Amino acid sequence: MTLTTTDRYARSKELFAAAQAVIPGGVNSPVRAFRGVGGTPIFFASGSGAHVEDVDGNRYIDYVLSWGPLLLGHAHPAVIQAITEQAARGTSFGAPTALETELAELVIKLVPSIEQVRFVNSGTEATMSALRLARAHTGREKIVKFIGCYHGHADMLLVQAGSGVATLGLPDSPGVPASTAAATLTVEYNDLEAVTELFRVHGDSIAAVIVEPIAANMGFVLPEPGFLQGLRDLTRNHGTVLIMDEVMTGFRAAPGGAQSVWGIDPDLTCLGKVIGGGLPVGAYAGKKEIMQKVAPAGPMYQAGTLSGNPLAMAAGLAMLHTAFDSIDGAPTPFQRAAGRAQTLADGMRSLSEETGVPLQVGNVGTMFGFYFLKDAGAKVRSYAEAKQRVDADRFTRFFWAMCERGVYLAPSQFEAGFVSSAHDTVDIAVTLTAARESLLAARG
Ligand code: KE4
Repeated sequence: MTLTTTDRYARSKELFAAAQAVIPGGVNSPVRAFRGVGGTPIFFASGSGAHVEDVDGNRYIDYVLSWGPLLLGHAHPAVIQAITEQAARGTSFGAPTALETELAELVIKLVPSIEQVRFVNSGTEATMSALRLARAHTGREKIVKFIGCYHGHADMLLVQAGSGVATLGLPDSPGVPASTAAATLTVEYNDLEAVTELFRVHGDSIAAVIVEPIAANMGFVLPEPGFLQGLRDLTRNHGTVLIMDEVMTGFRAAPGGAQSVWGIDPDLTCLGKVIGGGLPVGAYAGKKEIMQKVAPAGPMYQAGTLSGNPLAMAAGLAMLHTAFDSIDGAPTPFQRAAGRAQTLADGMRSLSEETGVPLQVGNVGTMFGFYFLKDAGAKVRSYAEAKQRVDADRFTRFFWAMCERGVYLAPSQFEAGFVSSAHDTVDIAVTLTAARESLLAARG
């Protein structure tokens, strides 16, 4: 008996109905609700390596990887062992441990622009704290963010944001005071002229510019040549703090983050995801002169009961050491994952030609993304262009066709994809076979 699509997700449907009774929208983070692709969100039961299994027993090759953290894939032995051993010694002390220093030292070694690190519990906390620090350091109030970029859900950043805000098509969020939003200036990504004009008018009152070095919360948009360096020059000339939000790109675009790919030296960097090995973590980090203003070294207050907790530190250390340490000169797991991402992206580019379905495919390190374009040859370099030029309906048909062929992608055209060191050549080949069939099915 062949299962119909509705049977395929019967248990997910049951669980979703139960969840909606007790959790707003049935999920604990909006993008998980599948509003971008319709249908019932898939509930997962387990993961191992590159694969996940949903509650109906369907297996998938996973390219969401918890939205980036799982650089080594699900339940990597080194990470599980680190968490298990630490848990047996205690999960949290509310006091310093050597693990926090060890992970901070490793982050500093990997990312040259960073001189000091403060650990927090999420990317949102990291960006929120970095902006408070920039305001404390400069004594200024205005901040600049880019339309379609997402930096977590702090009030001042829920202004023309990406990710779930873009997926749900929310103009912004109610509950954010107009006075707060007024201090957040927004401009299209890759529009250096517009940023230059902002600085001409507001330059000496701008505390910080916060930017995703790869705009991966509006899909996958690379910085145009000179864009990031232009931001560096403008902010340096006006005494403004440049914050690179590498919560997603950190240790995914390159071992030194996306900033190392484009050779940018930011004042502050926000991190998350990978550095917690799949456990709750975030960090803001950067130049010592600025970080020294953070309490108790300085007056800017920020705190957290579970900040730097031993489990996340142990998991992060295991993940980063495993990912970047080469054994006997063999490629590192990071390099393996980046190679697989390149093969996948090149395969998608070839399939776009072969099937005549226009795609804009991007990949850097272990991250990738693709847009279904309405017109061949169109370019997506900003959120405005993403909204105008992308065929979200065709993406939706592709998404579900891939699910049915055992490949799980981010359930939104405004998200990126991730590859782990557990994805092997067979996974990539199976994915591309499924993609060929799904592109043809999605042509409509
Ligand atoms: P968290 O608070 O979700 O840990 O991090 C917020 C954040 C900050 N900066 C960047 C560049 C981010 O990508 C994120 C979070 N990313 C989304 C996925 N696009 C998390 C998924 C979700 O919201 O459920």
